[in-house]
Amino acid sequence: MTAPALLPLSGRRLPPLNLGASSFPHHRATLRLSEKFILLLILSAFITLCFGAFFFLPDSSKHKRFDLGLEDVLIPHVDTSKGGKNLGSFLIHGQGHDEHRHREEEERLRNKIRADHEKALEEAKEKLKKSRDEIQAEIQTEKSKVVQELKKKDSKPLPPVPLPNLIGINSGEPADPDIREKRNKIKEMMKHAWDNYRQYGWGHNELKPIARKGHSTNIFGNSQMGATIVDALDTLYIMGLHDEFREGQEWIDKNLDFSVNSEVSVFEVNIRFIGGLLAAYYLSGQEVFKIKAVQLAGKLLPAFSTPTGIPWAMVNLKSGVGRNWGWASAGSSILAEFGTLHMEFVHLSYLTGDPVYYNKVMHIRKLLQKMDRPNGLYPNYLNPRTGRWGQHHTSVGGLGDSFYEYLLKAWLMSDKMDTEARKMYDDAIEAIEKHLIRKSNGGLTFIGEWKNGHLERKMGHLTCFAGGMFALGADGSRDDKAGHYLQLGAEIAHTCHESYDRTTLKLGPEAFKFDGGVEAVAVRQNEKYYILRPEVIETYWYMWRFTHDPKYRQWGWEATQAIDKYCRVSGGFSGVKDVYSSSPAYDDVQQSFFLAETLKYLYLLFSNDDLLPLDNWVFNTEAHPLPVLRLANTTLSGNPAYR
Ligand code: DMJ
Repeated sequence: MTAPALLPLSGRRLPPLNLGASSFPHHRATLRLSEKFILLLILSAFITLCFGAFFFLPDSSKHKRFDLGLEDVLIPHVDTSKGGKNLGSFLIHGQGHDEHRHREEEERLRNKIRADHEKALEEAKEKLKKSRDEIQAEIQTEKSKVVQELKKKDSKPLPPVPLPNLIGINSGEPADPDIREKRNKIKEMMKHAWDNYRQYGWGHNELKPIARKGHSTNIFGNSQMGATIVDALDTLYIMGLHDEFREGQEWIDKNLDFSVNSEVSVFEVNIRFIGGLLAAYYLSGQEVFKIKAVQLAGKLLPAFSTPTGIPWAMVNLKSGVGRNWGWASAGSSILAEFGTLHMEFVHLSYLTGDPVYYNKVMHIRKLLQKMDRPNGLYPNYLNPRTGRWGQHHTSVGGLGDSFYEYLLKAWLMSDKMDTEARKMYDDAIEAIEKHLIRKSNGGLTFIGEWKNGHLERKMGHLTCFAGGMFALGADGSRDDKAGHYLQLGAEIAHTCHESYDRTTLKLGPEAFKFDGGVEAVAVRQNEKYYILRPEVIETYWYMWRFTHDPKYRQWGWEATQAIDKYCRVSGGFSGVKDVYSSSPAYDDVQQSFFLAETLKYLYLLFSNDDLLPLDNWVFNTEAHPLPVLRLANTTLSGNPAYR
């Protein structure tokens, strides 16, 4: 096959297109690209010519203007009041000159057109002489220019807002050498997890520490958005791993792009990415994190376009099309998902001055307030089209958990001004205590699951976070039941510790029963795994902060040692499939929440309380600390988000 010879408009044949032997089209896509490019060039040359002709060929209107101009020049001092004769003679004199100048001008224009014509053809010829690689490089350069322009447009600075009081972001060093040593061990584990992700999974969402390659799950769609980087940033920061933090920041700055054709979980992206970016912004003050968080939030907004304003569980970041999980009852959205947006969205409105985020989450709250609740309980499923509950299934574990957490934290984050949230929390907890919380025969307090009027005596690892929540909500509780809730927190912590202690590995199973003589032990094989989850350690940490009972540090240290012994592999940390087996199989996943939460809570447990004090910081459900917004002392009351 030969390259096409080109016959340009001038009638001269251009030399054959020089693609070089190796760059000759071996497959159709390459050929099409080159051909299209050539055709494009010819077309552009032709258009240039036409434009030239159109603009430079003299037309009658131009003549007129030109004549008038000449008149002005030639008869500068004519006073029309002097009469037509004089004027006429001047005009007659001017006309001969005028025609001459006119011809000169036309000649000049023709020459110019010819020159432009030649120039355009020369340029086209030059382009066509280039190799395919050169042409592709030029296309690439043009593309990058466009991307840079778009980036510049997207990175417009946001309006400045006063930063809340950022206390305790660089402290916490314990005086006790034993505690310091333990804290250093946890930092070393973080470095092991990060370094291996850095080496084998960089840019992927998570790491497969045994296969030593990237990993992802359906919550991130088919995206490669570096979930581990974003989730880990604030942990790196508080541990003083600043080089690693900078590496992460650089990756985010250069690579984190949300215009991907990928269907992601709105909830997961919110708690891990937006929460992670906002925390990194507040801790480090680096604008890039705030800008990325706002860009990403914009991509989640289409998920709220449902008949009720209850968002879809998933949204395609590119098209904005949303839908729900196929497994959810009757096309429902999930309580723990649409109910776990409040903290991040309030911060987004605070930082941008744009009330859109705040309005979305307040709309959800208002809608929930209006609905009937069976036995005062919130079912886990709500249909976003009809606004009706799906199955009457209530849980403080999976599908329900962080909805309750965010009611309490909305109140705390508002400097306790958001009393509506506090009331909803108190009401919900009262119903939960009445219907879901029981004591086992062996005296262990557990939180069961409510399924269509029946209490399932099973508790999930996820549910163990509630111990910390009860303790956190003790202060400010209704009827001054602070002591009661602190005690409830302690009982849940104890039960969850038992679920760890009754295994071979001293790591907790995914779910455990309180039935037929079984207490805090998993029964089903598919509930015996431990996937590096944080909830039990999270509760130890809150209990430690509120009581300083040394048993919480002791329990935390037991968990640290078990994780290091049974989950550590040379390529990072992995979950295990059976905590009752002395030689368990690995699941080969290093979850991003291991770096965001598990290791952070452990580190905080062995730090002084002045590191991220709870009077100033509220942790989102992925352990990303966000500052309390003291409405009275900031411009928030004047901020559109709060109008
Ligand atoms: C985390 O992503 C969050 O804590 C979420 O709220 C529920 N569970 C995982 C970790 O187990």
